[in-house]
Amino acid sequence: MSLFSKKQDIAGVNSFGKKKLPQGQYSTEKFPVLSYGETQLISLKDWRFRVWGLVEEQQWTWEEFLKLPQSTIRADFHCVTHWSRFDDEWGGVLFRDFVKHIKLKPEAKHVLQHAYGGYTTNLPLRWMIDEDVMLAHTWNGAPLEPDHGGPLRVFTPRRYAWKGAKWVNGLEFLAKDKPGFWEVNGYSNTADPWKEERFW
Ligand SMILES: Nc1nc2c(c(=O)[nH]1)N[C@H]1C(S)=C(S)[C@@H](COP(=O)(O)O)O[C@H]1N2
Ligand SMILES: [Mo]
Repeated sequence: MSLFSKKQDIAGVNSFGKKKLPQGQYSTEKFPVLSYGETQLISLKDWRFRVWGLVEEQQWTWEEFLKLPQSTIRADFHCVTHWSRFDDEWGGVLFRDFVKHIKLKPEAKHVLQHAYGGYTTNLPLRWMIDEDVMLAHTWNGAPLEPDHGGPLRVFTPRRYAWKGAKWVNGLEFLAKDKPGFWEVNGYSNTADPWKEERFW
């Protein structure tokens, strides 16, 4: 893609009508790796994904997970450290489809993502459903690399990227909000890039 078309790409609005380049962000064609701690290496054979809390407990192997409805979306990635990447194609299971395959209890209102390595991050259930949140395993047509959270990570196009756990291995459903790793350590609970909700 030429530099010229890249500049044009970030001038307008994105797929959900927000300014393509949020205030305080710059565009990069790199995909930096931002991990607190080590890259987790999980073989597909050992990989498991689990739901618990205010939901009927369920677990998926990799093969089972791939039988869930698969989607691709083209969307942008905004890191709180001010870089944004544009128009990558992400493949995986949209949370809004995933949620049809589990049995939530009516009291479930919040979701805490858990990951191999211990990282956590939280979002309201309503936002997980409304905001194109994806359990993503594919990036621009190739399996997501371990550094970027493969085999599976959460991608949150409408929130800063720390709201998506790399190496995600479970979702805990809760009645009350429970802040995750960075939220406890000073990052915004809501993380809206268009409001520059970076820290509290
Ligand atoms: N498990 C885990 N997930 C994580 C993080 C992490 O340290 N561990 N960092 C978050 C932050 S702060 C960002 S900006 C993005 C970075 O994703 P990337 O390394 O693929 O660019 O992952 C998020 N998810
Ligand atoms: Mo980040």
